[in-house]
Amino acid sequence: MINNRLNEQDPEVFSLIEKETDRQNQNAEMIASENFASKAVMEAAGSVLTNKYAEGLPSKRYYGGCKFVDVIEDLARDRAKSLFKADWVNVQPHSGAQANAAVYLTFMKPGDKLLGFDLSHGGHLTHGSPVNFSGILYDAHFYGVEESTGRLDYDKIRDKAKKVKPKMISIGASAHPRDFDYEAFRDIADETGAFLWMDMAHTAGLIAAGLLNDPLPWCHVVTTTTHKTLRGPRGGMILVGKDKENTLGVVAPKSGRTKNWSELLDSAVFPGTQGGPLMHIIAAKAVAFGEALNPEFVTYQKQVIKNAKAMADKFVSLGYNLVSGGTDNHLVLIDLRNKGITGKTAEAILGKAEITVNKNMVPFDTESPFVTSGIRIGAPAMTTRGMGTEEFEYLAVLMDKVLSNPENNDLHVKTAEEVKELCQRFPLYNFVTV
Ligand code: DSN
Repeated sequence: MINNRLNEQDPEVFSLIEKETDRQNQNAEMIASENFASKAVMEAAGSVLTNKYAEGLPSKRYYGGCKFVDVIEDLARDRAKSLFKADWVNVQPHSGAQANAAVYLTFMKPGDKLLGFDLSHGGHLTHGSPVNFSGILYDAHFYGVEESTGRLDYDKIRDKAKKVKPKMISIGASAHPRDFDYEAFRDIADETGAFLWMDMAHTAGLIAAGLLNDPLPWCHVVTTTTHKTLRGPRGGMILVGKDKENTLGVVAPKSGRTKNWSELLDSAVFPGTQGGPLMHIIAAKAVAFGEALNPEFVTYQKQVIKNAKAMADKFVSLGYNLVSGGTDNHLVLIDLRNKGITGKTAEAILGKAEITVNKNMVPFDTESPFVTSGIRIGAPAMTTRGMGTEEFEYLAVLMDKVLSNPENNDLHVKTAEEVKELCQRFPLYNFVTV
């Protein structure tokens, strides 16, 4: 549709998009943070809404002409609130990192202490990494998993929190295959007087479907991206479970009323950390949240977990070491050290076989972040294409063949053909009604 015009005007960009479409269609996309948004989501994201400035919030804008985008943003907010049973949401963050920046601006002053999940144990860059604003502006301390189990020890986290006395504790991960005990974290936060923040970017879809523990009742604030398991457009969002109880004691100058967190978080998004919201993306978020409210979304998320577990079991039976021994969610993290291959090499040779994964640090890694000892493999994208446990087991077998023969280029090429054949049976974008 739009592509025809693009082809006439800019064949160079058009042809690169065509090539990327073919790449996505022909390879097994197993990066745990990726998914395939529906055509309806992409249509909204590619709409005329990209033309509109709407700084502010619905009915409180700094620009005229917002009568339709106001309704769209309200729809997105209402659908998100209903999906996550939240009292308040802000759907404007351009990304997960932007949502997190607004959380820091609300709850922390530069120099305040954060206790976050160590990036090298599965955490996230924006949870205090020294190369990120969160580690540059704030005094970051970390908790991590146990070497023997790959799991969190909540007593040890409590001890660490008592020692550090953080202003805020963050939960959430980009490479942790297990669920979190939010009640235990809230106990620790209450005992040490810290705010509790969950970044559910990876698992939001599974949480929305009720398949993992729900952070909303326990955490003071929750952030997410909208494009991973949630399967929406690329973007971010902030949620508060119980708005009314939450005040930071900040008094509004004119009314003398104590402001609650949601108001402060709104201001931290705009004007605090962003300018104009991306109304086309907010519309696409509304569409994605509408899809996620359908019962089929729960069926999909159940299949994501089944597929991840089937793949995990197959890898274990083939002699692979999985961090924590398996998975509760959408991903597996393989420690390749017993296979004599690095994450970097694994990513490269699997790529030759048309299987896309990313190299990933494993807890207590002995390699650098550019090399790593592990790979992270996720189920959301290929589950969206309709694959089930049989196909995920088959993909694990294909991956094993490649990883067991790192020098055998002929085998990599042959495997690529097998992957393409598999992908042809599950064509991309046959999966949703448009
Ligand atoms: N880059 C994302 C991921 O791959 O998990 C996290 O932001």
